[in-house]
Amino acid sequence: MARQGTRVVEKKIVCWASPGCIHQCGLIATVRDGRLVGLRGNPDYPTPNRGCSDRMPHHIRWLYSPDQLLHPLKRVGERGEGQWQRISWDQALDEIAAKLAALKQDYGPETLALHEGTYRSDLYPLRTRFLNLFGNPSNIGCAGTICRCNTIAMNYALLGCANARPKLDRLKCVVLHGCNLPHTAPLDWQRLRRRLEDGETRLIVVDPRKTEAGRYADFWLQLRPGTDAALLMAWINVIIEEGLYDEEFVGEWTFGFDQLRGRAAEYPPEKVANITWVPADLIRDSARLYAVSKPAGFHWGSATDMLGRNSIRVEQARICLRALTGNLAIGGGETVEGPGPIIGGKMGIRDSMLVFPELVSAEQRRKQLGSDHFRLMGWPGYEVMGRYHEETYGVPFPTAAHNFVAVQPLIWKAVLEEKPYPVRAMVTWGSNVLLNGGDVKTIYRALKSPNLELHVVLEHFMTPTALLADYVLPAASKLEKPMCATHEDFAPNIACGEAAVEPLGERRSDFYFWKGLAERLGYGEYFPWDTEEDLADYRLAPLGLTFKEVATERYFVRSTESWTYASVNPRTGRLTGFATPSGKVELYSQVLERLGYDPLPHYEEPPESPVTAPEVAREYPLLLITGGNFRPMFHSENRHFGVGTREQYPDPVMDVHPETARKAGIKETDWVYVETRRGVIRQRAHITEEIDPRVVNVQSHWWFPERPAREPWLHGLWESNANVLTWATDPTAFDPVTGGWPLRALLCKIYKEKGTR
Ligand SMILES: Nc1nc2c(c(=O)[nH]1)N[C@H]1C(S)=C(S)[C@@H](COP(=O)(O)OP(=O)(O)OC[C@H]3O[C@@H](n4cnc5c(=O)[nH]c(N)nc54)[C@H](O)[C@@H]3O)O[C@H]1N2
Ligand SMILES: Nc1nc2c(c(=O)[nH]1)N[C@H]1C(S)=C(S)[C@@H](COP(=O)(O)OP(=O)(O)OC[C@H]3O[C@@H](n4cnc5c(=O)[nH]c(N)nc54)[C@H](O)[C@@H]3O)O[C@H]1N2
Ligand SMILES: [Mo]
Repeated sequence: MARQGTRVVEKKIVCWASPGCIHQCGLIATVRDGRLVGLRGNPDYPTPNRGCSDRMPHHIRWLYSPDQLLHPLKRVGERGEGQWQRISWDQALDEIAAKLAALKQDYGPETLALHEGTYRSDLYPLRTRFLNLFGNPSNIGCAGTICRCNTIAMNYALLGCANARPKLDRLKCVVLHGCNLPHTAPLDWQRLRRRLEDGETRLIVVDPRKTEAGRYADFWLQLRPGTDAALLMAWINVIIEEGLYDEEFVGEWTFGFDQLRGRAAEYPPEKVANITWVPADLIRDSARLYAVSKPAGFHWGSATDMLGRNSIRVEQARICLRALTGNLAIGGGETVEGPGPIIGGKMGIRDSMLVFPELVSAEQRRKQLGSDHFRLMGWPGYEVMGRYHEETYGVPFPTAAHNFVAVQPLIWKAVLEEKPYPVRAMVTWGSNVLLNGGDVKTIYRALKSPNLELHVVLEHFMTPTALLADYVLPAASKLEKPMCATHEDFAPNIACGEAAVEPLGERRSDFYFWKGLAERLGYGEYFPWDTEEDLADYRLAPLGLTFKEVATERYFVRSTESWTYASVNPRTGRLTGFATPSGKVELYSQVLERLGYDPLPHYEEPPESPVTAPEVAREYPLLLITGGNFRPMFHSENRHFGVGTREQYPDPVMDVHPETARKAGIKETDWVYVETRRGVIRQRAHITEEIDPRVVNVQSHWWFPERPAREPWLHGLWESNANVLTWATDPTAFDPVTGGWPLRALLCKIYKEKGTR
């Protein structure tokens, strides 16, 4: 029974990332006297969060961690000295706006760059609205270039939409391609495992490590890291040569089949076996299983997005496979949807309808860092693709999302070398970039450089990145703010959730940062919403709905009218088709051709491999893969003791095969040094047969909040951070289409720490 005077309320929230998971499930938060005391799955929500109740207590401990930032801080000592002065929000915003105005005056609006993490906010349209008004060419650096959004950009090019979605509940064959589903998308894994146990679906796993899913696989293709495009080209070869493709869909709805057939002929399985380490008969048999299982589909994984040079061709080959096998056809394994939500012929306000790309002049557009060489994910791509999107769907092409960004490592270069022009101001929000960005030493130099005159970090915790800021502003978390999103415009629906509690201390939603800056710089009239709920009401008004209604009763607004390539487009009266130059799925991509790239998928050797860099391989003979996200950690979050996650997993862990470990004198749990040409870190050994003897895997995103909050420790930035090892300084190693830098398939060596045990 409630104590006298106690007030208990329940809020309907969306569980979002902090701590520990990519799914966005519906939860009910119990709040007593303003304090979050309980969380449980919301049974009425489309994904009601079944089966991860183990994580709920972490959320509450995370929120009330004594390490949460509560007040705006201004640096008083040198960057990295850890000396701060508490200031008010007004003072912070006034000073930041004044400095930005002065830097814009001296160096032009392009002198500002942003850093953002993987989908960490529903407010990206507001920041792009701000950047458009400021005249900035969208100099946004983010993980999307090496995670998902590069594949999405390729889908816009070939399919004219964000992506095809696998129908896990119907598939007869699932391909987990560079994807560790049990850890990274556990709800999908629960559904898939049930179907595997019931014999309802077959499974192909393409991964240098076996992983838990690998144990259920009909085929585990243990390939050489970074050779995925070659493997898939051989699948295309087999499927075409053996006539296993869907003639009807290919004939009616694809463009460039003959050219693709010609290209695939260059990839017979025997040749590809030499490249990939996967035997030719396994390549053939797995290709057949994928092609004859109706329907079949891939589950997206991040591994092949972060291979550098040859990365995006993997997704191009996957899209070709989906189309060849008719899995994109209606009733196929992966569905293609146009934008939404549409109800009664009216559409909700998508992110792309909240921004003003037309305000950015042709001259400014050319300044977006990297878009001269890496053309798909910036203005050149927009200028080629945007028109098909608008003609087909009547909606602006997404320019507020992470499919539309600068090339992050070129931002560091612009700070350090002032080339092609100086970047003097930076806002980092939702990103601990010293942990997630490639090649930390370069990032560190840029963040310490006097060339960088202003660095603002919006954060929940004092991270290593925040330690190098001039202003650290305390951001309200997903538990302290409402949400309303079309998920970067990648989904055809709008999702809403309430805030569980009022922001702690002086924390504010990032909404008030962008609005506050806009007001101070003279764009206040374009930010007329007083609160995020007001903005959400505005987005839902065309559908006759309000935020309150959607957040507490409907959760998710879906289209009532379905929209596929084969339906009549209400705007034109013709078949909708695909939003591409030919109106079909482009096996031969005219978008890539117009951007100056090879229109067909192909394989290139990774930039640092035994083949491309044999002299490096002599000293660094092992192949390094990094990543290994695992529950309940989420990227660099949850590393603080007290949340309960670190207690479970106190140390970083690397995987090594018994044979390789024996040669190096390494035993289970030993601290092991892992070294590349760029640096050295240490993690504890896990010895396992489930990794190839020629490959080692290290976990990414490790830092140690318990280490001192100043130089030289910077909260343990250098000890075990995988990105000390990765390579992001040389644009020739990047993917030429997207600018993605290599975080996997690099060369390394390992040795045992001296003097331990
Ligand atoms: N070597 C290597 N590097 C990798 C990877 C790899 O596999 N190997 N993986 C890459 C991938 S796939 C990704 S997606 C990235 C992940 O990169 P990110 O998603 O950027 O992850 P974090 O480094 O944890 O940084 C996110 C920060 O945002 C803060 N935050 C969370 N929500 C909010 C919010 O609403 N507002 C504000 N202001 N702050 C917020 C958190 O406290 C945290 O410090 O890392 C990439 N880096
Ligand atoms: N708990 C938890 N869940 C998460 C996240 C998290 O941090 N924590 N992060 C979210 C985000 S942003 C992302 S991007 C996803 C990542 O989700 P996943 O893509 O599933 O994650 P990873 O574990 O980084 O990589 C998947 C697999 O790729 C394999 N691999 C490495 N190199 C190669 C290669 O060259 N080719 C192939 N075919 N496989 C290779 C690895 O062995 C690994 O098993 O997870 C999301 N979900
Ligand atoms: Mo990611």
